[in-house]
Amino acid sequence: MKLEWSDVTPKADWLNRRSFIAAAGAFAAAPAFALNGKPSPLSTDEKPNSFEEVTNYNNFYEFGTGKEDPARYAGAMTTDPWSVEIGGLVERPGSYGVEDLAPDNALEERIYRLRCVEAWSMVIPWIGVPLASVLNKVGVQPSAKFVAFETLMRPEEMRGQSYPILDWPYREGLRLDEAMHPLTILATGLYSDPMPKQNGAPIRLVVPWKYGFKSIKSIVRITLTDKQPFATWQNTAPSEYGFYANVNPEVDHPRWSQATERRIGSGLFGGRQETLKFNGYGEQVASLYAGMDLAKNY
Ligand SMILES: Nc1nc2c(c(=O)[nH]1)N[C@H]1C(S)=C(S)[C@@H](COP(=O)(O)O)O[C@H]1N2
Ligand SMILES: [Mo]
Repeated sequence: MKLEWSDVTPKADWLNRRSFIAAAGAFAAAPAFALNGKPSPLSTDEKPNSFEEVTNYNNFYEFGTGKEDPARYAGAMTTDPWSVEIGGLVERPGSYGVEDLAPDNALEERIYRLRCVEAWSMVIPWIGVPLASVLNKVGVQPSAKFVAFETLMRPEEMRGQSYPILDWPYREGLRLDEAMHPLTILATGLYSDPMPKQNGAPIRLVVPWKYGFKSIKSIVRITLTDKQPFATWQNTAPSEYGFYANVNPEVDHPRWSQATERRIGSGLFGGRQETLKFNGYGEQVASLYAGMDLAKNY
């Protein structure tokens, strides 16, 4: 019998996935250790996409623009050793290890919807820590208003970076209150695995009420600033992608509707589902944008 990831997840309790794998004895590529994230009331009870879907249908342009390119090519990226430079308007700037930022005993499971700006979506069981816990660790200076993030730049290992598809390195930013919001996490794993490389190993941002492109992968630098930071997609096509990029079915992309989305795995005849404002997290985050014109600040 040939086992597929989709046979064992998410139907199987993934906390038991490791022992299942051990019993099956067939997974040479199984990671050396499992991560356990404490369940969170912020998780959705929607059915997560399978591990196979989450790790084989990706956007990670550093490895190519095809959905299957990251799974094929991200293995070339060295993720150990890894450090994150945290600087700018912080009390304790420096070079931090992933374990310093997201220690095992602080890990939480966050099952979130992910809505790509291309109008497809998934449900992903991330493991990580609130970004706020990291920012509090380094100490945010009172003058800070934004947080800037940067992905690894290493064209020898990231084949897409040899092409001027984007202005590398990939960069993103959040307003400080968005960064401190309890839904915003730095993720270091998914299901019970350390973060797969195609999903942004070893540490990536997840902001579930914004289009997926805000959730920057493989972060090497975090900078607190008093000015709105450079953001890669906003810079690439400012009339199509804004700094805020909040999921909004009422504001269409100039080239396609954002009213509905295709849930990956729903099958050819699964149809489309309605896109929810703030990706369904409005109750928690709408107040961050009180008084703002969301059609202008898209
Ligand atoms: N560095 C980097 N981060 C990135 C991207 C990218 O191309 N490079 N793609 C973004 C987009 S468009 C989406 S939809 C999500 C996809 O995350 P996933 O592949 O883990 O589902 O990652 C985001 N983070
Ligand atoms: Mo995306």
